[in-house]
Amino acid sequence: MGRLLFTGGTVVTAEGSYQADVLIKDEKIVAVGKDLSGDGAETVDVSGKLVMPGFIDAHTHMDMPFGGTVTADDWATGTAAVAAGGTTMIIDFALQEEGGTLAGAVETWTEKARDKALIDYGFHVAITDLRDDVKTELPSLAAKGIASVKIFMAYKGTPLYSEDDDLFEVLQLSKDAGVLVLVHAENGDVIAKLQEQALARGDIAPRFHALTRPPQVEAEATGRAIRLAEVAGAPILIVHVSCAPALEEIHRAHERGQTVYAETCPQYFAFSYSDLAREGFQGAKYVCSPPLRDESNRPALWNGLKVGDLQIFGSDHCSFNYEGQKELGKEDFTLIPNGLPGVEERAMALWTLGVRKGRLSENQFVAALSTNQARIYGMYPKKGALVPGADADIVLWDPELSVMATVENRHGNVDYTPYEGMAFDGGPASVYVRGRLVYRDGEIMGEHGSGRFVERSFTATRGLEARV
Ligand code: DUC
Ligand code: ZN
Ligand code: ZN
Repeated sequence: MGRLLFTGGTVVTAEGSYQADVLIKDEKIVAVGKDLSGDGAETVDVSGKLVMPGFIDAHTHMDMPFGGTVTADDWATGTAAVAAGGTTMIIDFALQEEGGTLAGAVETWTEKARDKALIDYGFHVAITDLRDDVKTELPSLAAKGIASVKIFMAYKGTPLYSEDDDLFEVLQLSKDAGVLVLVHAENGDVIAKLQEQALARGDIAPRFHALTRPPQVEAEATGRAIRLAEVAGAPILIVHVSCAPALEEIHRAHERGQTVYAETCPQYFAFSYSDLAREGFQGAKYVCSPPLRDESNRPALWNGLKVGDLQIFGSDHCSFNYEGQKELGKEDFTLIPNGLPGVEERAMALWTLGVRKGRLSENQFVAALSTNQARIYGMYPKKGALVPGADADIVLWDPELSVMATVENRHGNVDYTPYEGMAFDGGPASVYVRGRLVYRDGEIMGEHGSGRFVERSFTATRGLEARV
């Protein structure tokens, strides 16, 4: 692959921004500094660009069966959208099948990714069937480089749903095994009851998706999961925090000194309940869980990102076509498959709505999209850092780029984009994975199948988990 020297750019890391050249040899960064001599390296003039560590999205659902159908993006189209968004590594959810093992989930997902992934990847295993043999198996995940599992407190009546005793035992087992537990925190029992009552009243439209999953239902489950982790003495990560009351639970845990990591997602900043209430059945395009909230939640979420109660920003990319998939719920909102595409828009949305509006610094942007993800999920500094020895995963970010999102210029395989007509100011110009160009100026350059599995190992990183 040889040597590449990026000159004239501004290096932007989680710690700070400075003028420096970056030298790559084969797959690694070998030097970062002023006036580097490339020794015959190919020179790339990146004046005017911000040189950032490749973004990491630890929350994607590619080729996943869910809600009676399968997500629209597989690992080929999904990772094309990933690369076009400036992201060089994802961690996807491998679902344990009913009656299946955790190793089986990993094997199935390894096959899905093989020959298709354009970027590097890891897996979390979503535990859906905690039998005794699965309890015995759980600790073996760490040795496979799978340092995280997920439990769903929502989706009662489906195989995903877990009761508290299973969540608690997974926390205990994972703590001893060096595995981090991720939780989808919404009270599944209360949602099921509210849904049943709504349907009995004839309330079938998409907006009832949100009205049957109010913020308190998320806050209650968030607080409960955090307290169970406290009893187990285990760290925990709350995914897709959508509202102020749930964030308050996290904040309180941090004030107690508990190790609680937390993620939020672009859809909670770009959209709101009013999108779910769009005319006709259009609101189905905005059905995800937790649901879109009232805009009054946003100042708290921005503050959470700023002060570190929320450390990471993931997409929860879970794409379904409007035609034939979202339409499954035309007569009953509970049958609309839950999820939005967003892996391509994640960084541009955070830049446009956060950095350009003065709510976050460019360094906080890199922390939430890359460095904190690598630290928390156990692949730092191989990933998430621009330092000698790190993988040469690099985004050349153009702060002046203007992009208008429309379904025609998206790189995934979905028949709509919730971001239709939205203008982004700033975006990725070029994206490199281990020194290979995978995306440039709107075009995918990489090779499907060139992405590699990344082994991770988890150790709770004190100081990152909480605002101090
Ligand atoms: N929420 C979604 O919107 N989709 C996939 C799973 C989830 O928890
Ligand atoms: Zn979830
Ligand atoms: Zn998800």
